[in-house]
Amino acid sequence: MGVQGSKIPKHTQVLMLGLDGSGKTTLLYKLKYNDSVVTVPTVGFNVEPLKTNRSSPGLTVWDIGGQKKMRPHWRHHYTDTAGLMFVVDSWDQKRLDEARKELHRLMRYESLKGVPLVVLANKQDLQGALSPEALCLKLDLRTVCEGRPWFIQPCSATTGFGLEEGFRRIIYLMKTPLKQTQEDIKMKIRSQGFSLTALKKILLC
Ligand SMILES: Nc1nc2c(ncn2[C@@H]2O[C@H](COP(=O)(O)OP(=O)(O)OP(=O)(O)O)[C@@H](O)[C@H]2O)c(=O)[nH]1
Ligand SMILES: [Mg+2]
Repeated sequence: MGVQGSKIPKHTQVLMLGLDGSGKTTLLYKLKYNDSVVTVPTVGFNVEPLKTNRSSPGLTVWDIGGQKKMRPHWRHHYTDTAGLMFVVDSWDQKRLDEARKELHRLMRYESLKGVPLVVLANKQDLQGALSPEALCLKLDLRTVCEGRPWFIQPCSATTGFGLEEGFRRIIYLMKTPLKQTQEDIKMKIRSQGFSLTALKKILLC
């Protein structure tokens, strides 16, 4: 399902998922209160309304616990989800394969077909964090996201870097039909000149 390309309701549900410890709860409260909270692993979920500007819908963000025992519950939240945020710990390379498997499983869900996705490449403040380009390859995003609007946003829930951009991006993707986002990419390619580096940059943003 999804609301892509159609009129979107006043309050739109965005689901934030990812492995335990990836930083979902830290990120949500940093964004909402500009505060660094001390978190405990989420058992169940946190839900927060987020204000956006007038021309955009308000968002209701659901942050669901990412521990293994919590993951079977994710699917109970898929209906009515208009946008997905998948949070990845860009520093913890040992768990990337686990993150990739969970993301791919999510992408196969019928009720999430076509729903826009923003991958938040979190913990960019840590030395050795993987770049969004490297994560894009490791998570095999281009293949698994075929037919859905998607974007990978570098961010840090600790410093706040990239958080607003990530949420602005999910709003943009929810409001804009897939065909239009592809047209935007073509426009960018034309305006930046057609070089391999430019193309790589554009396709990743
Ligand atoms: N350095 C750094 N640490 C972060 C960042 N985001 C979160 N953390 C830390 O990562 C740990 C886990 O963060 P949480 O927000 O609880 O992770 P979560 O994804 O909500 O985990 P679950 O609730 O178990 O699914 C905490 O110690 C946070 O302080 C970040 O951007 N940079
Ligand atoms: Mg949490």
